[in-house]
Amino acid sequence: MISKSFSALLAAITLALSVHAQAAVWSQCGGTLTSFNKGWTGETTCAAGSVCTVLSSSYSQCVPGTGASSTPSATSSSPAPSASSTCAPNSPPSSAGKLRFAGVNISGFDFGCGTDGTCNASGAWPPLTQYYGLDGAGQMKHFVEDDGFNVFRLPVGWQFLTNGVATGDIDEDNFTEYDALVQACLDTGASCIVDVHNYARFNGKIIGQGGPANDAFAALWSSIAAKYADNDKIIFGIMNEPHDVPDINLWAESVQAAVTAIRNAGATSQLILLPGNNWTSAETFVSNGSADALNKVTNPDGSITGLIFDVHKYLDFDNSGTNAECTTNNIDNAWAPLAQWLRCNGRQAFNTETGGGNVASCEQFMCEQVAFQKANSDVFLGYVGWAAGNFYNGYVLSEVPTQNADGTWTDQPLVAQCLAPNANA
Ligand SMILES: *[C@@H]1O[C@H](CO)[C@@H](O)[C@H](O)[C@H]1NC(C)=O
Ligand SMILES: *[C@@H]1O[C@H](CO)[C@@H](O)[C@H](O)[C@H]1NC(C)=O
Ligand SMILES: *[C@@H]1O[C@H](CO)[C@@H](O)[C@H](O)[C@H]1NC(C)=O
Ligand SMILES: *[C@@H]1O[C@H](CO)[C@@H](O)[C@H](O)[C@H]1NC(C)=O
Ligand SMILES: CC(=O)N[C@H]1CO[C@H](CO)[C@@H](O)[C@@H]1O
Repeated sequence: MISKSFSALLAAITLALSVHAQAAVWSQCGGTLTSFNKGWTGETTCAAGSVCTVLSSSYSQCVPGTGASSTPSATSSSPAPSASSTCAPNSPPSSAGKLRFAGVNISGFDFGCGTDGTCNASGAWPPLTQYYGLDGAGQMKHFVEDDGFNVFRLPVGWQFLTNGVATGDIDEDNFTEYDALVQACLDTGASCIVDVHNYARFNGKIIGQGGPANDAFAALWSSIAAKYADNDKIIFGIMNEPHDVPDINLWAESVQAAVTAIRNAGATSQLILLPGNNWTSAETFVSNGSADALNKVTNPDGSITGLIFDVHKYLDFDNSGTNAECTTNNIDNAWAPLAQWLRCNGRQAFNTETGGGNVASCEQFMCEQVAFQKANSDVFLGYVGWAAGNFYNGYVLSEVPTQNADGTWTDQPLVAQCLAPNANA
């Protein structure tokens, strides 16, 4: 990536120092000659109230505070914050800096699922070679061993699991195929998110609001949870991207029904991801009312242990995840205000879908987003990139690695530059 000559870099540094420019809060700032930020030639100092903080060997960012000890630690993730009654501007504790999870979506079983909650029977395509798909198992092994990822999200349609009926009656033949992907994920040692990819719907109708009753949805989750109750690497993703749900409080009741069912099926300790409205937008999670509604969901014992908010955010201009170019790092509009709310309310969120094209704008903005999430690891568990699995070569957000003749793998540029935990190691 670095094409400039050393003398050009030196000239740039000299220039930057001589004009004393200051970078805004949350933007990238300069490194030193010995660990130079990916050829960074911009500001080397930060605006008042923030400090240029080394977030990796090749990336620094202006983080609010005095910077006393905000360098990332290489140890385990920080404990959840405790709730406070006021919501004054806040900043991450010094223990923040390392995300608990980084991963990739392994798509295929969700193919054929539309945003109206229909899932065409013929659409599902297992991303496994034994079922004539791509080598999702090999991809995951590579992502763990070569890149340092430790979580995969495995989308599947409700219809696939039950062979078309809106109940909790699992079709064992279909489940065997899906479980093969889950087991391939578990075999890597990673955590595995079981993601029901139905947009809060079944065949066009909203769960608990005209569609399947909450009891039916709870029965589905009871069946799934029973299969994985004794495996603490399983994470239950209750629902992919609810949208246009008319009553967010009724939706919270549907989510509560699923949580209760999962816990009562014996999966008492695993993480459960709670999805809000508006495509689980991180940006409108608080303003659209999802935060307050889902904040009331509890475990059967009244605790909130393991209940994590599920949020998505893409980096293109319309947050759709369909454009190659990225236009934002989402920090000012989404991640900073969300971190504030989470810290104030003693909660945590997991960004289970994010992505961009394999282009320079995304490499810049995605690296900034990941760095911000790392710096706020007390409230953000991590991120999962969209997507690898069965996507075709050339898919705009492809994170599908290519396998070389010698068996090694080559990552897509965005994975190699920003998403892989080892990217900056
Ligand atoms: C399902 O299949 C029908 C017929 O092939 C098609 O018109 C429709 O677009 C498909 N829906 C999805 C979500 O793929
Ligand atoms: C269940 O699996 C069978 C066998 O692969 C498949 O034909 C069927 O389409 C699946 N059902 C759904 C609803 O996807
Ligand atoms: C949904 O979220 C997007 C940004 O993620 C925002 O632009 C839009 O206004 C939101 N819609 C609603 C209804 O909140
Ligand atoms: C949230 O978004 C929905 C549309 O998805 C909208 O109808 C509703 O008014 C919004 N609620 C709030 C509190 O903004
Ligand atoms: C942003 C993005 O790629 N979204 C995809 C989510 O997954 C469905 C299939 O499950 C695709 O149709 C979407 O394009």
